[in-house]
Amino acid sequence: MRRARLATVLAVVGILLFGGAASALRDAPPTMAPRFITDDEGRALLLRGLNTASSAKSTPDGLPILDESEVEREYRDMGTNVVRFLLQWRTVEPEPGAYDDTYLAKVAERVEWYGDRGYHVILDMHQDLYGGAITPEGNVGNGAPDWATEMEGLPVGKQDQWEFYYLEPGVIRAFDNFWGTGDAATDLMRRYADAWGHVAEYFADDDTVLGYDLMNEPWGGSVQATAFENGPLAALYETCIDRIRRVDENGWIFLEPQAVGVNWGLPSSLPVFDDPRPGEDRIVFAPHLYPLPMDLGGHYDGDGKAPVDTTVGWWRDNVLRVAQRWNAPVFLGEFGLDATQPGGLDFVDKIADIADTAGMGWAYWSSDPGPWGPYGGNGERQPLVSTLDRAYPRAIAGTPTLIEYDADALRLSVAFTSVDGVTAPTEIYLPDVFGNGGTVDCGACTVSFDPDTRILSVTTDPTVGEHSIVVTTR
Ligand code: IDC
Repeated sequence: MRRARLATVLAVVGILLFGGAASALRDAPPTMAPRFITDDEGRALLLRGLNTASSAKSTPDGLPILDESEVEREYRDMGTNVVRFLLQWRTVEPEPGAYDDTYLAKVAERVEWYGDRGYHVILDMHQDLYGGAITPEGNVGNGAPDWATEMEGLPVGKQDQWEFYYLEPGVIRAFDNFWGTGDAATDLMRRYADAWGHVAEYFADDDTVLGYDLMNEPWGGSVQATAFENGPLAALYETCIDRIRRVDENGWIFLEPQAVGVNWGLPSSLPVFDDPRPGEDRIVFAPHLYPLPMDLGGHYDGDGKAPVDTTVGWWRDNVLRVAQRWNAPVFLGEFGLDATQPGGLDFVDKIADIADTAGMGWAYWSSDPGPWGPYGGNGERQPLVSTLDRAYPRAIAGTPTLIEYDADALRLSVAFTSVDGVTAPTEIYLPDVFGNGGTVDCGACTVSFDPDTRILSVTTDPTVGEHSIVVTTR
């Protein structure tokens, strides 16, 4: 009897302790980003665009191969509103402490091409495999200047797949010497932060520049995962944020987690960062997404779909958890694939759907011509163009509570709650199939459609709390 009671008590305590813990672990993750990037009117921005361009990694002047007509074509074909524009540290600071403003002026000229068409520009200090100096031919890595590359004579062996260079001793040592975790005393992190300070000062008054993506796909060298994210990476970010805020209080600062693992759906342990600007923080969590099954050669097709969906689900949940911990917006800085492979377009659709409902911005990798891009090597339009050409609310007059686009039914649903002082219209981009503005159901509202930009403007009453807008083709 006593034994039985003891067993019951233990069972109850067990359920409370462990069952409770287990259900806490299973707690539903957030379903939407807790905050949005906002524009000058206070509207929530939904950012949709491309990375431009991988070509910047290898051109001598560090500029992407791009002319203004291609920016025009991108808007006409896909109605995008953001570009993640690749910069190279090697061209920002070709010699220690000497910045190349001629290069930045050329970047500014390209920023203007985008600005003239209503785009926002995110400047991305790109690197893969540290820098060009990791191999004598210089055609493998990109980013850091040669003077900032200290491999101490360690080897970098030839690899078939570019990612494997990250494991070569010389590359690991170059990173360790950057992070200050190697033996050599360097002040490269400070140099890097100062270079950002210079770039931010240059663009501080340029309204088209939305913000700064501090480092593409950070790699810790010999220090990995939590130790890296909470150690040297957090230290770099703090220094850069401080340096940027001395010259630009308004730019949004995009922070990427360690790429390895997090790109596949594992959680990031980046800490919360202080933003010393007056007013609300402007820090954005900006991870990438490259599901492991696809990195290993799988396709988003047939039996290949389920494992990808599983890891994409983890990715979404883990990313939203960081966003909630930070109370920050989310920008998916890269996802992409050879879209001509089986299921390629379905994958793009899938990620775009997830980003819509989770209120995340994104930039597809990349605009470079070829099988991954919207246009082929001869500039020919590929089916990816139509997949990327989706209806979306690019600016929302309040706090979004629902964003859902059904690409088959051609139906866009948006709901939001009013925010004090936000009176500008909600702006919705509509692809050609919607004709002249589609059919709009938004209760007491006024609508107008600009056939040139294909923007539907919906003015709602800011004294009303909740709003719903549904646009269909019929
Ligand atoms: C790839 C380019 C490829 C280049 C390689 C190394 O498509 O031509 O050889 O970089 O520079 C990333 C990186 C991004 C990669 C992209 C696709 O941020 O620079 O571009 N990717 O591999 N992370 C995961 C995938």
